[in-house]
Amino acid sequence: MDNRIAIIGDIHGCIEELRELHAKIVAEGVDAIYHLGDLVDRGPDSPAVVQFCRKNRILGVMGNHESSLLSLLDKSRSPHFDTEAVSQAKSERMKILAKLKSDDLTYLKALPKLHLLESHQTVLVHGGLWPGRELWQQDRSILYLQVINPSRPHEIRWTSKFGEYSLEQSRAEGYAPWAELYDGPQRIIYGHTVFEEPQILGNTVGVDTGCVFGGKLTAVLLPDLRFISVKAGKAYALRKAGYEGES
Ligand SMILES: [Mn+2]
Repeated sequence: MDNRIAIIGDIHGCIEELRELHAKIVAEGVDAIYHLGDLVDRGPDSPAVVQFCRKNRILGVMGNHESSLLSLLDKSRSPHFDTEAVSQAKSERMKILAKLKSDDLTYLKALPKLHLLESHQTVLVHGGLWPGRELWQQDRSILYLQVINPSRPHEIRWTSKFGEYSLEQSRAEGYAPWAELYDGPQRIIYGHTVFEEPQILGNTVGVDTGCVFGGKLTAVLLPDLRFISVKAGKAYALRKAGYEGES
């Protein structure tokens, strides 16, 4: 098994920052590099990020944005009424799809929803894991998981729909960030929830430091649990309260 591993947080089309971080990771002499999903959407060049990951043999897991992108290829899905924000996101995604080669699509479709690094007793997942469930019992909601209520196992609440559900209100109703509830044996490394700095809580490590929003792109190195990051060139997207503030 690979010993020294780097895992990169949400990239969201930030190709320049990815190139820079990748060079730093390579200089560390790692055996394998993984990403945590959400390669695409929001940032300057999503197709270039997918192609870079494929060509550099970066492995990874699926993010909710890859899942949404690939769902546009499923012609069997019946049309539904879209809000303006949803149809705008869709037209941006059609442009991304038009630039992807068939090898890129094969790469994206093959991304698993979680990955177990057995030699490190570590699980990679985009959103998070349901506490108290075995890995094989985790469903596709783990691509989106943020704030949960263990007594309502099929309901996920976005932290970022401020005004609709504030974190404080969610807590009062029995919800909490999944990482606060997780007490499983494996270390979980995840993205999707944006933190200013990498977030270690118990056996969980959040590494989405909001590059596309003007933060930084972070990788965690195993086994030493050391972080390296590069600053975003600028804020490529605005974090809006009330609209899909998840990453
Ligand atoms: Mn996400």
